[in-house]
Amino acid sequence: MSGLDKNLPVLVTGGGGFIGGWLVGELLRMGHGKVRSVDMKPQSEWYQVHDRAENMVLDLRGLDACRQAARGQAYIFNLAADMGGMGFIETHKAECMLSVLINTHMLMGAREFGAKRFFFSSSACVYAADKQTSADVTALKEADAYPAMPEDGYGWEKLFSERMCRHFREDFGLIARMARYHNVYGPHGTWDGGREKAQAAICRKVIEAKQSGKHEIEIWGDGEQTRSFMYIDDCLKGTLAIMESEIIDPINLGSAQLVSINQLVDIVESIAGLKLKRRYKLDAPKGVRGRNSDNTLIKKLLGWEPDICLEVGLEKTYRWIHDQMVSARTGAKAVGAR
Ligand code: GKE
Repeated sequence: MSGLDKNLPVLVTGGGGFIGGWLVGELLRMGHGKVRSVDMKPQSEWYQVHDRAENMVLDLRGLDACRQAARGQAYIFNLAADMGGMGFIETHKAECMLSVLINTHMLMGAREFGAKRFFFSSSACVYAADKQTSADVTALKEADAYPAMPEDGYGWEKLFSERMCRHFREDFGLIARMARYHNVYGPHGTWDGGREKAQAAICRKVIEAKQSGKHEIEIWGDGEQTRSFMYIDDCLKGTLAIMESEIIDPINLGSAQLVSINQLVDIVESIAGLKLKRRYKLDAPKGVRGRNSDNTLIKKLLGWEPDICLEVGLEKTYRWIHDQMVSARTGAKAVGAR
């Protein structure tokens, strides 16, 4: 595993977002001296702004913007995407697919400017739906993406872009690395506004119930659907390890701790110190019935797997969201994502 040369420039697209904002900070903390962070959002809406980075606002759906972002960069972490939780990707399929413009143009820019390595953040949403029909799901192995039947819209774009990375490697020699992220969460993640994922949504709803005194919570689906959720620190560690590795095919990057949404709510209620009446919204966006990460390959190739348990990660996430909600309510500047 060759470490990245800290003297060479590194680009993070989506640097104004959740994972990208953390990755820029981590690269700076590791001693990378030339970190470029690019996002299409105005900097005032960035989840984290790192003054030691070169921060740029560019709409990376355009080729010229991607060329400008990629110019002179040795390493490119391409995390930029129009995405969110099930409440967003189920109702914005065309917009999610337009991320293919970002991925296509970023690959073209990486090739044109001779990037040494390129990382693409793929997703567990590439996995075939017919392997995710049971809450008692068999953990998904990398081969389970084929025969292809990914999540409509968002999943198809991620799978297509994986294959583009592969062909830019085969045809043009670009060293591309791909991780399939399994539902990443943590402080500075989106927690309100419609793009939030389940963990942040449940934290927000529990806090709202506690603050309002109305001790009930709305849960999408019947609560028996299952997922695994990966804490941001594991995501960063795995992303950097995969970028530095010689792993040429897409690889799972996710927790193997399977929980039902009802169990997720149990954990958050325990953190908050209360029990709520549960109302189930059966017509809400539900996604697949069950999904978990099979970590056989990452353990074999990297000798590691994500291991921060949900109870630990949720405690930190809950506290952070609580602080954001208090700040928002008292009018103090809420730092971080909405
Ligand atoms: N977002 C949300 N909000 N989900 C809820 C809620 C709620 O208030 N209550 C229950 N759920 C349920 C959803 O119905 C779904 O069954 C499960 O939690 C997980 O929803 P999610 O976190 O929004 O998204 P998914 O895991 O289904 O899909 C996500 O997977 C990621 C990769 O693992 C995608 O939306 C992408 O964020 C990403 O590809």
